[in-house]
Amino acid sequence: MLLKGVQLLRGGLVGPPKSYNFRLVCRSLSVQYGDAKVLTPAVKQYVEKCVDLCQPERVHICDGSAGESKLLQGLMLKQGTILPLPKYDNCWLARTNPADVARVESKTFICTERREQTVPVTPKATPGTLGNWISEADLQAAIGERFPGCMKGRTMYVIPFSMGPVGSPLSKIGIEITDSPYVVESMKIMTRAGNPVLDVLREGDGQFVKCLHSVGTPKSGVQVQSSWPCDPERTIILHKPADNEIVSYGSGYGGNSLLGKKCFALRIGSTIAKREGWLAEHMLILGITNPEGKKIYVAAAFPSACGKTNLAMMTPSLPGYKVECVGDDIAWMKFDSKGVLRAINPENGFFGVAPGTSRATNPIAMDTIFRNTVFTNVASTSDGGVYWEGMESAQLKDLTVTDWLGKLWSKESGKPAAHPNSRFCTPATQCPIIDPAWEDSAGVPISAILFGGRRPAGVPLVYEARDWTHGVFIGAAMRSESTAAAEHKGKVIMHDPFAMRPFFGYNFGDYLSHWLSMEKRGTVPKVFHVNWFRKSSEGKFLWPGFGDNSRVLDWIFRRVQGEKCFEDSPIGRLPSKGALNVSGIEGNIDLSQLFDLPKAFWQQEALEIERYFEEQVGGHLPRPVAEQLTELKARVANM
Ligand code: SAT
Ligand code: MN
Repeated sequence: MLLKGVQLLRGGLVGPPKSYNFRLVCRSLSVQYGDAKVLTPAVKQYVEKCVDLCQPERVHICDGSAGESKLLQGLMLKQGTILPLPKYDNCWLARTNPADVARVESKTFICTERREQTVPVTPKATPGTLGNWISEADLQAAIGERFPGCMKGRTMYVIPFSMGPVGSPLSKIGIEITDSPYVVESMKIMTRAGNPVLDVLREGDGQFVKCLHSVGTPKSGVQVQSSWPCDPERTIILHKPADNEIVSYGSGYGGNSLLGKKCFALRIGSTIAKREGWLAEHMLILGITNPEGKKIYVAAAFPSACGKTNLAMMTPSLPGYKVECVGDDIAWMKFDSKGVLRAINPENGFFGVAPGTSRATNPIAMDTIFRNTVFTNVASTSDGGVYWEGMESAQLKDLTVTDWLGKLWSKESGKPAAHPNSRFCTPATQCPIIDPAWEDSAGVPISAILFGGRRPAGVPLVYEARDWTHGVFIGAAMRSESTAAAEHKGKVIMHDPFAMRPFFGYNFGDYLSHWLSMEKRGTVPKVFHVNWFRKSSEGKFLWPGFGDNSRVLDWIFRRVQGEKCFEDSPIGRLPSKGALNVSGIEGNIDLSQLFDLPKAFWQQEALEIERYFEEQVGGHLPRPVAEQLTELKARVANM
């Protein structure tokens, strides 16, 4: 019986040490909070294995209760990890170690038997930019160098969580093990966490994704900043899709440590989705109701920090329109038995970029985030509030501001008060325009998919794909200016196919084939490309964005309804003359610049896409996508 348990675990990342003895571990496991009896045998085995490896002082099994949150907040206050924000109700500020402020894409790996199961293998892609592969042996070595004893003296928290509504057939369960109370509190906001998840696990098939996280201890054993323990030099984020397993070490920040988000819902999620015939995507989901009362749902993929949260919570400037929010970051989409593509938001909260969020840009977010919220790396004000770049500064009068590093701040310093990747972590239920169907276990029907990014030049405000295959090509060819969400420096235009470049769980070529195959599974939505960020020759934004993006959604809505309000162009369908409703818009909109298609730009763009496909995807590029590129090149040549 015991031996069988050991063998079952052998395939996993955290292999049992040779002298492993379940009974001994079971008895010595000192559960400080919660009841080990609520764990299923498989969860218990996983916990015991992690205890054996990480050697924590004690174990806390999270129940998800408010009382537990109070306890952890008290602990974090004592440790100096969070500060209270008395201006608001149950809000907290965390300041991280300045070396731990964003996702670290270069230290994120997927482990498969063969390299080409993870990344396209091409003669020219060294190194490739579509993810990092690690062998089983290197992964075991990486774990062996970091994890043994890494939780000594710390508490190990066990977080049962559901991605998606608890019990929905579209949802999946995870168990995150972490030594960070900040991660526990954030996971309790971002996912459905606690006892009800274990009930589902007990009654269902018992499957869960294993997520092990430690903030780590530097080799020297000395923490630079004990309020934010981390080990930036040895940070590593590992995924093993074959075992539905994630291991993350050294960082407490966002996607590196809240393992339900990018690691599970996207990287592992995309591999599960491939196996099961659905899509796990880096997309917001919104519902839009037109003045006639008709409603559609739209999913949109933009890279991190390109305005997904703002679009998902938009206040339309077009009269009679209403936008409601289902999710701001991740969509799981699956065809139902009638062939309708249905989406759920697997998350339970918003981990949104703070800078730039204001009453002018996103009043709905401002009405969401000042209760029950954990802010990270924003600035604080002497009246117990928060501040960041872009927030209305009138309220700063007579106040002093402390920057994200904890230093007194003034505008004159020329330095940002909040870190550019500072975030709010807030419950989705608090959003005043949360969609009534956002927790519908059947998901919401998706009528359109939008791709987009920050493109200062050449790319029009909106265009539509001719068909599904063309839409897949547009997703594959996406590029965007880099942002502060990851470690990239400077504003370079990067390829970011499907806004998934940092989040693919398997070979991008196979991902494209999977997308192409969706057409055979049901009624595929229309596909569009949008760009709110085009600039004039003087460097000014040509489009006001935010609420005025409802004008673009209006055109998309009408296209979904079959209105013939388009004209063909070499790159796709553009709104026909007068079809984009700009009536009542503030200021002069230069539509001819907004929709201009400079021949030289598009020739260069097509060459750039060709070079990218050749170097990065090589022989893994599905033929229909290659043909789309050939057609684009031919059309652009005749522009
Ligand atoms: O840090 S996160 O990965 O959660 C944010 C993002 O990049 O979208
Ligand atoms: Mn994101």
